[in-house]
Amino acid sequence: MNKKRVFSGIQPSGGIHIGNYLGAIKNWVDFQKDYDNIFCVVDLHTITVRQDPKILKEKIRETAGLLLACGIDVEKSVLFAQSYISAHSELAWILNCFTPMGWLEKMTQFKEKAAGGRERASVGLFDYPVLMAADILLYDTDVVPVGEDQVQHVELARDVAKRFNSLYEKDIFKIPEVKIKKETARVMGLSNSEKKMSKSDAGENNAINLLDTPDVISKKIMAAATDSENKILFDINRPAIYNLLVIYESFSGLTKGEIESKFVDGKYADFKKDLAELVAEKLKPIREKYKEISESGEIEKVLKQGADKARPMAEAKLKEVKEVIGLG
Ligand code: ATP
Ligand code: LTN
Repeated sequence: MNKKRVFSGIQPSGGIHIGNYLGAIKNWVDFQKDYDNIFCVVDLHTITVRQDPKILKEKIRETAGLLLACGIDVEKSVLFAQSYISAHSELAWILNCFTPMGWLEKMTQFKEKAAGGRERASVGLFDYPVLMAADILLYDTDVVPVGEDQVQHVELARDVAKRFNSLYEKDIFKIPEVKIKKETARVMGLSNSEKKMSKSDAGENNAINLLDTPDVISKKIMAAATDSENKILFDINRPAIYNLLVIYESFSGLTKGEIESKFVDGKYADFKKDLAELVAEKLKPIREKYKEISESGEIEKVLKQGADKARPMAEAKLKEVKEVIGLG
C-alpha cells in the first residue's frame, strides 16, 4: 500500500530553537516510519526579509545539518533546499495569478512581520503564503505537520488548491491536511510568555537554540520569567510557568501528574535547575551529532541528492498545471 505523503519546511533564518524542535521537527522524525516524507529548507521564504549572503549560505547548511542531527534520515526522507528546484518559484507565480489579494490581507503573520511598516515590507513577504502553497501542492502532499503559527498558511494552501481544481474542473492538486501536536504547537518565549519562541526575536534569552551549550541553557532558563506564586502546577492561566512545565513534560516524557508530584514542595529555582539539566541532557546528542555531520562535509551532497530526488516530482506536477492552463 502506498504511504501517505508528508511535506514540511523550515526557514534557515537563524538558530533552530526548542520551539521548532518540539513543535515541528520532533514530529517529523517520528512520522518517518509511517509516511513518505519530504522536508525542505525554505531559503526562498527567508529572503522575504533582508539577509547577509554569506550568513544565509551558512544557515542553509546549518539548518540541513541540524535536521539530520535531530534524526531526519535520508534513507527514509527526502531533504533538500527550496531554491535548488525552480519549479517552486514557477508554481508560486502561477498560483499568484489565482489568489485574491483579499485572502493574503487576512494573514496574521504578514501583519506581525510587517509591523515596521506595510508600505516598506517586500511584496515577497506579502506573497509568502502563496510560495508555501506551491511547496505543498507540488508534491501531492497529504499531511503538513507544523506549529500553530503556520496553520492559517496551510488553510490558505487548501483554499488555493480547491479554487484551482474547481476552475479547471479537474483534481490537479491534492487537498492537504494540517497536523499539529497540540501540547507543543506553540512553545512560548522564555522572557516573554505572551509571544511564541521565535528565531527572529531580538531578546537573547528568549529562545533556547539546539546548539546552545549547557551553560547557556542554564543561564537562559534561570533567567526565564515566572510569577510570584511559587507553585509548580500546570495552570494555563499562569503562562510563564506553564510554558516551562510543558517544555519539561515534552523532554522528560513524564505525565503532568508525575511532574507536579515531583516538585510539590519545590521552589521555582529548584525546578529551573532540574529543567536546565534535562534540556541540556536531551540536546547533548543532537549537538554531538551535528558536530560530526558538519565536519564530515556531507551536507552539500545530501542537499544535492535530495533535490535530484524531489525535482522530477515537482516538474511533473508543474507540467500538468501548465497544460491545464494552456501554457507552453
Ligand atoms: P521566525 O521566527 O523567523 O518566523 P520560526 O522560529 O517561526 O522563525 P520557522 O522556520 O518559521 O521558524 O518554523 C519552522 C517550524 O517550526 C514551523 O512548523 C513552525 O510552525 C514551527 N515553530 C516555530 N516556532 C514555534 C514555536 N514557538 N512553537 C512551536 N512550533 C514552532
Ligand atoms: N512558512 C513555514 C515554512 C514553510 C513550510 C512550507 C511549512 C515553507 N513552506 C510548506 C510547511 C509546508 C514556517 O515555518 N515559517
